[in-house]
Amino acid sequence: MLGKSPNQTPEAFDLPVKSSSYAYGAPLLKSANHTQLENTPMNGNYCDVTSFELAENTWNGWVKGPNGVMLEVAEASGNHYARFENFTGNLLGIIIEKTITELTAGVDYCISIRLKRLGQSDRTPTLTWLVDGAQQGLPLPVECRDWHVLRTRFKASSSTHRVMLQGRDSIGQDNGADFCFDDLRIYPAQLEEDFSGHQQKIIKPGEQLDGRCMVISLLPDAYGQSGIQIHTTPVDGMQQGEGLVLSRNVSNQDPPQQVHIRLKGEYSSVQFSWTWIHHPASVEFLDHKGESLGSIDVLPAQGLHQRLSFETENAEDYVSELLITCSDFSYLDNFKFEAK
Ligand SMILES: [Ca+2]
Ligand SMILES: [Ca+2]
Repeated sequence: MLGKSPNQTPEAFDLPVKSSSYAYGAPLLKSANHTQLENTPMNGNYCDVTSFELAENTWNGWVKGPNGVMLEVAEASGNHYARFENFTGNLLGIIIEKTITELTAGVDYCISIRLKRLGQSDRTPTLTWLVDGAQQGLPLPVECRDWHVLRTRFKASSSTHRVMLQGRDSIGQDNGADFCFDDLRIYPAQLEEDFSGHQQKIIKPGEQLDGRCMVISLLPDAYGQSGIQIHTTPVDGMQQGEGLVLSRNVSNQDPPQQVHIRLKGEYSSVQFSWTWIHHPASVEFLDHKGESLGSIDVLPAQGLHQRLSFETENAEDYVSELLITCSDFSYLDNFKFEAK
């Protein structure tokens, strides 16, 4: 029934609030890579993310190769990452590898790694991704000494593939082409999430929800409740079944609620539906450094239910986080992501 506010639907599920199992570390914005993203369970939209934050599963199934035996986990400003201990010698082989078993044949997957160059060698660390021994894309030189992301992609031909990261030294005379890395991601290049059959869970400030392809968080100083629940009044083509609830059960929340959404993949195009909009709201799109790529103001005058679409202006920019600001009991649903 269009025009009916979720504020008027007390039959919306009232779920028990559970504490998150996550260690809640540094604030998410500007340090969004510091919290572990767990892996998506098998659902056809498998995302595999390794951020070295979970003490009990630091390597997330990645195995050190012959050229990675000196790898260790280091920490800086609350963030954990992988680096070579006392790096000497050269990069000449497999650094890390992992067998992925939950892929979907025919689906294009992105592989990305966040990294930075170290040391003073004039040799350039150059990385190549191998899938079942076959090189994927061009070799990737690690030129920049600031954290950045290098990407490639492959098409799965079965559910299981062996993924390997190979290192080489390029031109130069001396030893050592050192680098460190973090946030290994393998995720579908195109992904749709309507939360169908998704675990329902409500979160309070300081808690987060590990979704299939996103982690939804309320910072400790946020207001109200968010989470995933069913709204009993579907909006044709925009919202049905389980959805991401904002400012749960509160209309005109003051001050507004801020919901942080961290994507398990990184995308150049993001679309979603926002339903039951009665008060001005906004969404900001952020890159892996937590820096803004743009924002959309969402105004009630433009419709009670709206379909929002965002594309990065520059081909090298990818959205990895969304910051939602809203003051109304409303829903997000039918997300569509694409890495171009
Ligand atoms: Ca990390
Ligand atoms: Ca839904």
